[in-house]
Amino acid sequence: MSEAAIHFDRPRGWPAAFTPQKCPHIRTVSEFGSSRTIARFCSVNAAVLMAALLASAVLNAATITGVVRAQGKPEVEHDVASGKYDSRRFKFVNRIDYGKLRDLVVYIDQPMTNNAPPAVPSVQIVRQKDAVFTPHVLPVMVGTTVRWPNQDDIFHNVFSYSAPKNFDLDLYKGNSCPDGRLKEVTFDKLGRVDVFCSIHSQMHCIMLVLPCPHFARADSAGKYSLPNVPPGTYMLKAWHERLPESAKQVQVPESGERKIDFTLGITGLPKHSVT
Ligand SMILES: [Cu+2]
Repeated sequence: MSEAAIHFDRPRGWPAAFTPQKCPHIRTVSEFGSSRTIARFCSVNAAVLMAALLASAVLNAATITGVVRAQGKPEVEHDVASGKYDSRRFKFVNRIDYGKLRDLVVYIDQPMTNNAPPAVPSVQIVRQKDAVFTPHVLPVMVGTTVRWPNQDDIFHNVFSYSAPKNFDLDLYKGNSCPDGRLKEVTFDKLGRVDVFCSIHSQMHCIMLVLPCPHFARADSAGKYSLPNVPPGTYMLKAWHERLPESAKQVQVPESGERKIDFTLGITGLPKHSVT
């Protein structure tokens, strides 16, 4: 039997010194008299290779970071400056403060198959307390199950008629049905799912069901960070529930940081004119 050559593809970023072909501890099939193609490593090399793999996993990833802001149309400020909002008629009209919008989300809009993804919980909680859903916006990876405990001593009814997931958990208090089944929903299709309570008009929350675990909520200053993104070219998107999404193609290097900022606003929509 001739010696079989064993071929390994060295992962990108894997130091050449750890390439198995160069390792003197590899044995080929003829040396072990086996009919199968095998490679054997001594325990030292196994440990070294494991360390190299771990190092490569860390090396072959970068962080996408930046700031995401929301911005209104500037013409409105003229109405404010001219005092129109001081009148009794408009005094109590709430205007959006774009600088204070919360629940801005940045995410990679494609499945990831080229590296170990960051761990994300497969079960998440949206609680109902004081007739409010918390959190108001929950980005989740597709396949995530969300539980909906009612922590009030009044009934709530969680339902959605959104296309990616329509459901009705019916009226309940506590966490589960009378037969013990948990009040939970698994989100198995991508997209935005608006969730309401059939009794209380202000109760509304949104599940943003995403294709991969690389997503982040911006902090109060608008900063976001997506760590451990493997190198590649991705479509990166910024999202807010009441603004058009913004998308940018981003090339992620093998290490370091890639800085991408977004400004969301009423832009990019088709102009509509009345004829
Ligand atoms: Cu309710």
